[in-house]
Amino acid sequence: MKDYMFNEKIETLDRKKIEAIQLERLKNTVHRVYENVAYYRRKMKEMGVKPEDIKTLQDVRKLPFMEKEDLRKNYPFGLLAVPMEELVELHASSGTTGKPTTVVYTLNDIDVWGEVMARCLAMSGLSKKDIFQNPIPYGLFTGAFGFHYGARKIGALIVPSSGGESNRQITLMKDYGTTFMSGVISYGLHLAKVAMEMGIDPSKDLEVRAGLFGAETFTEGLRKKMNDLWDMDAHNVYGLSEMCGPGVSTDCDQHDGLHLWEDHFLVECVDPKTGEPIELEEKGELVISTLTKESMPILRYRTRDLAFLYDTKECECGRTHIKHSTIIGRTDDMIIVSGTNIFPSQIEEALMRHQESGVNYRIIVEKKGYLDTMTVEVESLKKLSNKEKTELIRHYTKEIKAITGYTPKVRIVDPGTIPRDGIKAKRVIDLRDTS
Ligand code: DLL
Repeated sequence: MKDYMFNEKIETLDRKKIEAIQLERLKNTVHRVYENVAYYRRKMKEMGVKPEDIKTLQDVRKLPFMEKEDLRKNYPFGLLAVPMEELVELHASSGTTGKPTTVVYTLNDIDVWGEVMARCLAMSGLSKKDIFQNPIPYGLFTGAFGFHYGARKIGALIVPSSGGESNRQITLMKDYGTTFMSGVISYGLHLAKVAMEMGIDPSKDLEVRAGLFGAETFTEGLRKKMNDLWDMDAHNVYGLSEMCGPGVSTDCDQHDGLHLWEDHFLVECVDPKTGEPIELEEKGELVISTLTKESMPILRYRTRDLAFLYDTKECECGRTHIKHSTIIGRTDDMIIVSGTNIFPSQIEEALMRHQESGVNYRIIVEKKGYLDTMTVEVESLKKLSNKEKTELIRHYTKEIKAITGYTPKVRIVDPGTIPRDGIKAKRVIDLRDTS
């Protein structure tokens, strides 16, 4: 399916015009948050910066960074720039502790989200003629809704099949003649395996010929596997709840970098240690600001995602919006298990709620087939009977699920069995090969 533009005028806008729009929107956002959000006013005062000091795009560097921790401290509605009654939707994603990162939307925010996602989906070939299956859980996670709003703007026929029940997903694809799918790429690969087990070859017996995937590591190796198994053209979509959810950027048919929608987001790339700007083409941490978000504008958000920005602004596809590389890694210890963000600190919090657990634990992430599995191995304080272990496993599984939204496997081991790696315990053992 061919890449085409959903909003050609904006997608090919002259660089000078893009920058003019960005500056106007940045100034507007800074004024709005200074007037309406106590958090920003306080932070800006601490740094001695006033809204009038933002005169050029580079002046964004005068503004304070924002971290996930700031969202947690202001949980859930402390960062609103509009009255509560203007809000029409709420989503949430894992935070570093028990509290989820909560984001909200006005009607206009939902409209912008639909617009940026429609651009990403059109770039991946989705058109009004398509039957679009969306096998992502519909719920607090932003994933399913972002795709849904984008596909609706395009006018494709949406099959909101939601997450899980893989056999049913394949049956629906066959019955409805699905031509385009979404999701996390590991689940797409898993679905191909399930189809094979059902005696259906996705590359021949199904009509899915393109897909857009994100929320987790996306490598060229995975893309190739996906393309081969489904005979499709898989694209990569990046996004994070704090910006809108999926829809910040996507790769065009060149598959060489992801175009980031600069009329809605301002991206910087900084040295993760110093926070200082780094050169184009050099790997650093993406820092992103929203330029049009009404409900909860986010300025200079430290994404913790490592990537580089491309030097070339113009692409063969004709789009003028800046490109960034695929996400190479993270600067923090967040792990993504089948699209769910998990922080070791959350696991620790769940474990420490119970006095039976010792201080030593580790998280083992592996691939079973194409799917991720996470096992939490915990040392008990003293040797336990099998019955006691079973009881503890049940308890931890429930606690971890409650905090992270993910159901792990839990294993209780005897005291002193988990190896220590020098002074610092190695908490995460990631055995996945994503090449
Ligand atoms: O994962 C939004 C999303 C849903 C994007 C569906 C794409 C598709 P969060 O739960 O807030 O939002 O997690 C955001 O996920 O900071 C990255 O670390 C990671 N991530 C998202 N997209 C990609 C990608 C959604 N394409 C965090 N490649 C981000 C690698 C990704 N990592």
